[in-house]
This record gives sequence, C-alpha cells and structure tokens, in this order.
Amino acid sequence: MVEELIAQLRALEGEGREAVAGAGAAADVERLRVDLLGRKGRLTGVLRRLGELSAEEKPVVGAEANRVKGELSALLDERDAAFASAAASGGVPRVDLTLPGRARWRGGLHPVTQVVDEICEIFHDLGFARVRGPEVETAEYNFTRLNTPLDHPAADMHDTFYLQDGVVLRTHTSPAQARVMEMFQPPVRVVVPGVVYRRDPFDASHAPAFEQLEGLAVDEGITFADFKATISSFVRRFFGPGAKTRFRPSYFPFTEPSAEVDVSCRICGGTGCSACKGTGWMEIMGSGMVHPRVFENVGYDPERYTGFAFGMGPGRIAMQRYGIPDIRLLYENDVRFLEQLS
Ligand code: 2U9
Repeated sequence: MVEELIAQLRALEGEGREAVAGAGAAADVERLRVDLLGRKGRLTGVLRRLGELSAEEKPVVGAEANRVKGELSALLDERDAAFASAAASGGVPRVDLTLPGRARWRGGLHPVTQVVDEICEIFHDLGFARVRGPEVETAEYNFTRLNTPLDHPAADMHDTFYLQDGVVLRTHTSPAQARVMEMFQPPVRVVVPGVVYRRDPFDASHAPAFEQLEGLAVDEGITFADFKATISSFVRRFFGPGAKTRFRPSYFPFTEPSAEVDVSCRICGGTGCSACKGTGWMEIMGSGMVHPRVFENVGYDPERYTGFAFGMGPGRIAMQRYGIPDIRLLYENDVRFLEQLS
C-alpha cells in the first residue's frame, strides 16, 4: 500500500513537471495548479487515501506528498513569474534571439606605436638593435656631449623643462646613443625610440611631449654611401617600392655633413598636391655623418671610426600616412578617433 501511494505521488510529480514546462500561457499554469494541487486535484486524491494507512505508514507517505507538493508549487510559481514579466514588457520576450551578436571590444596598438614597431622591424632586418634610454637626463648628455653647448644657437630650439640644476627632460633621444657608445665599442648599430620633451606650444603641429626615433651606425670605414643606401632601403620598405629619396643639405651640431631626407609624396606620387604643398616631396627625417667631436666626447677615436645618425618623428609619419591634420588627435586618446586607425 505504502509503495503504491509513493509510486502514484512520483508519477504525479513527473507528469506535473512535464505539463508545467509545456504550459503556453498564464491561464494554463492556473488550470494546472487547480488540477494538480487544488481541493479536488490529483494530489488531494492521493492524500484522501492516507486514512487507509497504519499510524507508522502515514508519516512516510505524508512526507513524500509534502515534498511533491513543494516541488510542483515552486515550478508553477516560476512559470507564473515568467509569464508575468513577459506581460510587463508588452508580451514581447525580453531576449531578442534574432539580434546579431555583440562583438567583443578589442584594444589595439596606438598608431604611433604601430609606426615605431614597423620602423624598428625594418632596421632590425638591417642589423640594428632596439634600445631605450632615460627620459630624465643631465644637461651634459642632452647638450654638451652632443656638441651643443648651452650658448649654442641650436640649443634655443631645444628649450626644455629643467627638473633641477643640470637635470632636464631630454629634448631628443640622442643622449641614449651617447650612452650606448660609452658602454660598447664599435661596431654599433642601434635604433632608439622614445618620448622627448620640448618647451613648445600644444597646437596643430607641435606637442610639448612627442615620440621620436633616432638611429646610429658606427664602424671603421662607414661612408656617406652606406648612409644613403641604408636610408633609401628603409624608405622603399616603409613607403613602398616606388618611393624615391632625396637628401637636402642641412645643419645639426652633432652631424657633419647634415641632411634632411625627403620622400616622394605618397599622395600624388611626386607631381605636387595639397598634402606636399605642391613640392612633390615630404620631409621625413634629419640625418648626417656623426661629428668627430661627438666621437671624442664619448671616447671613440675619430681618426678610426666614422658613422651616420638620423632622427624622425613617428607621430609626423603617422600623420602623413593616415592624412591626420592635427597632431593633438594623436595624443588625446579619444578611442573614437584611434579605433579608425587600428
Ligand atoms: C649621436 C650623434 C648624432 C641624430 C639626428 C636628427 C638629425 C634629426 C629630428 C628629426 C625630427 C628629431 O623627431 S625630430 O624632432 N632629428 O633631425 N637626429 S641627426 O643624430 C645623432 C644622435 C646621436 C650620438
């Protein structure tokens, strides 16, 4: 008898579960509640037979009946709540399974970092190691060792932030190359990317802190021809096989002779347009053969060693490449702008 009633209760539980899961509307849930748990319902039908049991058997079946009642009533409540919340949102299910998935937001490298990495990779293939130096420098390394005494007219362009007497935020990465030369004997081939600081306004074409990338090669017998070949090869790889290179005489205190390097305009191909101000050329870097006095200052014999050096602004190159009209866009970190370039 006990077994028979317990089996009936379990069958009722199984059928009830299925029926509740299949309910298509709130009214079905209500009907099932009456049918399963109501005064004249199926559970009550089983409970009525408790009277036929002995005093020891009654609590066994009673406990099972309570468990099944609790289980079914929780399921009915849950279904009820689901229909009530669908009704609250206008009968429309709150999850629209037809919507396209939401793409995960992915970070990307800043365009200036991308340009720096690309340039370093090309020079890596040409045998240059990538090194970094301190951003807080002594005036001695930033100026004097690079043949730029502070009363030199060229020092005016490099006015910077003094942290304390004789200690500055570097105005170029060149002091790092001076430190490399003091640590290693030639042959030396390095590229040095990093942030530099100048007392400049923050306007469309200037920033008081910006990324620079310089390079240095020193060995016995390095000539201006090695320098031109290295730079021309870099330009063809970075700007494309059709890019032409032009060297224009210039002046820097740490190189002699010095040259500005231009590349044929990537927009018009050299015929002249608004991007190159009608010249057909875009200036990309300063450069030259390292001044013998710089070699003396770092303890290299200028009679034995020669070398070339160059410097560029990856921010400016990113502006030319992506047609960015204002340098501030690169340093404001507005993701709506940056995500267009990554
Ligand atoms: C040592 C000796 C020589 C590095 C050089 C330039 C020319 C140059 C500027 C271009 C735009 C920097 O980003 S920018 O403002 N750089 O024009 N830099 S030669 O010459 C060196 C460096 C280190 C020991």
